[in-house]
Amino acid sequence: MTELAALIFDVDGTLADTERDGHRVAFNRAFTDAGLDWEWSVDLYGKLLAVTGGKERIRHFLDNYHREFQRPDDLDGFIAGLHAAKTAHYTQMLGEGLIPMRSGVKRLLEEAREAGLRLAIATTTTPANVSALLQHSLDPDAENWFEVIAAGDIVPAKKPAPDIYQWAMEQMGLAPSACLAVEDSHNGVQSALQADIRTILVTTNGYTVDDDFNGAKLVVDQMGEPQAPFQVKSGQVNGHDFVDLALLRDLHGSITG
Ligand code: XBP
Ligand code: MG
Repeated sequence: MTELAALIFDVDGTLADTERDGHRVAFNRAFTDAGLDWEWSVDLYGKLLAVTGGKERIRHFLDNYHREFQRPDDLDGFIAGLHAAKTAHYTQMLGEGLIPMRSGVKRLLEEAREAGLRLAIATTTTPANVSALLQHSLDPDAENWFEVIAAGDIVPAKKPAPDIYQWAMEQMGLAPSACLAVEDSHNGVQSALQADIRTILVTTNGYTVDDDFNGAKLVVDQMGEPQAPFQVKSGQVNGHDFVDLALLRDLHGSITG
């Protein structure tokens, strides 16, 4: 049996509920700044989340929901400019402490650190967003809690492609069998599965609750806390009612043992 050596975390929707009241709002502010009358509603944004990555998402919007838009000659530059403005708005919102960590995340990270587990991040979001979220919503030193932060354009193919997980594991010199991935979405689970990670925990959120999580080992609505248990959507929890290291080791052992 391969021992569990590392936890690899997705960011958006997993560490924090960033999409509806964070990223979406920042995109809309960037559109307004640019004099565009685009408004991504809560419902529309749910559909746009099918595509990961902010620049990719703007292009997907133009291709599928706003075909009549008169595109500038330099569409790539135009999208990059909008996205840079969106990042500025988003990191400012994080700096104001507007987006907390999800239930149980800080407790689990602290427990994992104390136990000497290695920690990494594998996300499609921009590196500056990860830094700001960790610093302002977790701990001023939290970036140093993670041995590897794999984020954004560091690999060209974003989730559901496996590249970001493969990159993170390569940096750590670890095989997929020694890793456990924590995700919130179908695209994230696909990315981890295609990278050969077999122990995947999913914590769902409002946008992803109806996603197909086939292949995940355990699906719960949140990590939960001792006095605030999770609800199990699928998988075995052997009497646990919140996510802690013992449960994660159970999940991992039940696959590799
Ligand atoms: C979620 C995403 C991200 C953010 C936007 O990624 O799809 O693209 O919505 O981030 P994950 P950027 O769940 O893998 O963290 O605008 O910085 O691309
Ligand atoms: Mg996610």
